[in-house]
Amino acid sequence: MDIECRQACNISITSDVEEKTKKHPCYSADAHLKYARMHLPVAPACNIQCNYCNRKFDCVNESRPGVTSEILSPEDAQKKFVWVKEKIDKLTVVGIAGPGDALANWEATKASIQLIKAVDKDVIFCLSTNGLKLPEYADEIIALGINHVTVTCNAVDPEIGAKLYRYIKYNGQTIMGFDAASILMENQLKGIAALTKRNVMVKVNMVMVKGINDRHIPDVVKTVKELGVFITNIMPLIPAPGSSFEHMPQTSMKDINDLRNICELDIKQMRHCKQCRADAIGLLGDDRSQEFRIGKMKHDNAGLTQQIKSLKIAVATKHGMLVDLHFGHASEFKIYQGDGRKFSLIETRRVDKYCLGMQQCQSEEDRRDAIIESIRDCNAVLTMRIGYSAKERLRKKGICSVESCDSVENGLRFAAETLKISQVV
Ligand code: CLF
Ligand code: SF4
Repeated sequence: MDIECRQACNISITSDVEEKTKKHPCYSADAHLKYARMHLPVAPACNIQCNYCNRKFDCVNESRPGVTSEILSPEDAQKKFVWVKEKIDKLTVVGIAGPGDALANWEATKASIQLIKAVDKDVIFCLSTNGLKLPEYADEIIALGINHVTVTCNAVDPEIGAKLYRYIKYNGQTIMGFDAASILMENQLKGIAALTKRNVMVKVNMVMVKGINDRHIPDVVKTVKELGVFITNIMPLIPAPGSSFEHMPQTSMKDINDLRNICELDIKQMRHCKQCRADAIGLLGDDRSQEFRIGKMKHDNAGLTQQIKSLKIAVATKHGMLVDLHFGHASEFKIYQGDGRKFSLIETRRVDKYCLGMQQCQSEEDRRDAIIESIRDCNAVLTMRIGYSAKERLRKKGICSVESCDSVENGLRFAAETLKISQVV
């Protein structure tokens, strides 16, 4: 948003905050290849239920559905910050993005920020929230010196919102349907206005759900533009297993980009979002969170990665981008080899080669055995889901099974980490 527009909207952003924004990897496309951010997973609870969210996963308003991040106390968050800051150059931003809602866990969020401010006065703080509690905490957010806040607003029409949210928990009550959506939206818009008027750069995230809010998103964009929002980030629905929308199709990036092109006529669009984990660390495109698990902090085992000479991991993936197949549905596996941090694709293995002919390989059990046979030289198999019995059979063959709904790259690191923790390698 340019200066004239800001004046018209009564927006007040100081040059100091504009300078900080240039070093914020999410708010500035130019910054994302250069500056790193670190998320502190100090906020496990949530006060609403989005229909696309399963609370076993990180908050989907900010993240791709993936295994829930480990939770830190504010004290551990401070220690982890100091540890990571020593190892990562150009760490400019500390964000709180779940795994639940930053404001539904306000005491832990606030304490973590205060503790980090005590050891680093220059770091930029960033919050992500569903906005239900924004009017209540806007003053405290501003008093803490937080200049970057993301609010997820999927709708501004409660009829549409009621299709996206199952309930909200508000003032000790559980409220459902239209009433819930009305309160949530009113608070989101009120909260955004309170922030943009007082030196906070607000980004609005939207999850595009085809058939529900896709045609409505341009109205959301126009509404938040009027409130002085800096940038909007339209994200695809990636259905989380176990959520109400688990069977809805994933929104394609073509649909997302078409909508971004329309909305760009109104407001700047974020196009480099990685829908990162609630404990993501590093450059947006190079998540290093697995290197910095809290359990490893005391004895910083950087050398451990080097001890792992070679891991072979079989991945159930449709196109090599996401871990998006159930173990039993995979007709082939991509086999990756690497040292725990960097992996290369070495081959694609078809499962049917391991069936003992159509006659003998027809039952579910035969097929499962064929799959296991096809990956018996691997240390681990990485799938979106796997049944108990297949897991057990793999375990008996010394193959670790790891579930993830993340990118292949992040999933491989997570699998390597799981292998280390299980002392398999
Ligand atoms: Fe984190 Fe979010 Fe702050 Fe960035 S992430 S709290 S604004 S520091 Fe960035 Fe990650 Fe996309 Fe979020 S790439 S998911 S937009
Ligand atoms: Fe899940 Fe985030 Fe929605 Fe809460 S706000 S229900 S954590 S997606």
